[in-house]
Amino acid sequence: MVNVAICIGSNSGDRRWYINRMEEMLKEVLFPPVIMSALMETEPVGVFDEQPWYLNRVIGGCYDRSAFKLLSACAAIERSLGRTEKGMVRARTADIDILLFGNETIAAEELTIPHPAILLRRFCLEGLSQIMPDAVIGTAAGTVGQQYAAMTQQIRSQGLLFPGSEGGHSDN
Ligand code: PH2
Ligand code: MG
Ligand code: MG
Repeated sequence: MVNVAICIGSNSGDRRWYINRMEEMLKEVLFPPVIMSALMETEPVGVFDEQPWYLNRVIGGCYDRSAFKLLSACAAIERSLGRTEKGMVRARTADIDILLFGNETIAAEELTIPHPAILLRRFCLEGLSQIMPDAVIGTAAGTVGQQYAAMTQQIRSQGLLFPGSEGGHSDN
């Protein structure tokens, strides 16, 4: 059994509904304890067109099969929620990215672990720091908590709100 960290996101359609469905379906795939970061509303990062902000959450849990099996399970959930977009470019109803898979390092065409963008995305570091501050991201120096504290000003400036506390962007 390994500890895994997964980031879910949605920036198209009824984002909250998609987030809830992804959470429910991932609870069927993962073994407890399943832990969740706060829900975050986040500025799109690394996209090239005008897109709505995302809802994102980082989820931790245990898993008993290979990282590739987990990837297939995540892709099946995305498809079942109407995800047709591929790659980073377009807004999507359901996005499930594996961030960490135990201490494994994987560099395959279809899967890179740790997720290569963790250190470039404030919401990934924010969510990970909430649920597993002591994890280590591949060969990065120090723990998630230390990486979070060491975020550059550029990454810190990426838009991130906690909906409910500050209003946030409305759907539609
Ligand atoms: N996912 C992407 C590209 N950019 N930006 C935010 N804020 N949240 C995401 O989940 C996200 C993104 C592609 O996987
Ligand atoms: Mg993503
Ligand atoms: Mg993805």
